[in-house]
Amino acid sequence: MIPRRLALAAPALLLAGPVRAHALVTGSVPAANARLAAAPSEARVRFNSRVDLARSQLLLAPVRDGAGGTADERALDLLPGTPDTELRAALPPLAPGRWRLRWQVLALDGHITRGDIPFAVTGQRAPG
Ligand SMILES: [Cu+2]
Repeated sequence: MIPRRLALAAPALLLAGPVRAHALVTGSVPAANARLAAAPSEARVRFNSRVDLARSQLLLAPVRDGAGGTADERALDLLPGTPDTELRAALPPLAPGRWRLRWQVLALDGHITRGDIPFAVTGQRAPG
């Protein structure tokens, strides 16, 4: 006879299967390389897998020619209550120019992935 505890554990093991992958970006707002007339007020990065929000981060930095440093980079406060497949944060007012979101997440398989999402605020509204 199977002990009750084992019988209850089995469904959880089956559910663990699909989430055992590193987290890859499936979409973001702003989108990578977007050129935006108006500064976005929020950033969202969606992943193909659940991530550990407590060990994941979203950073913002202005992009300047010839400056590859991270001195101006700031960590954004992740908004609570988001699905754990998504990083979401309010953005400070962004001046026209080039910006970079940098994300780093810990997926449930224990692997850390990271990447950049560059975008630009043109400050010019589309004609019409
Ligand atoms: Cu992995």
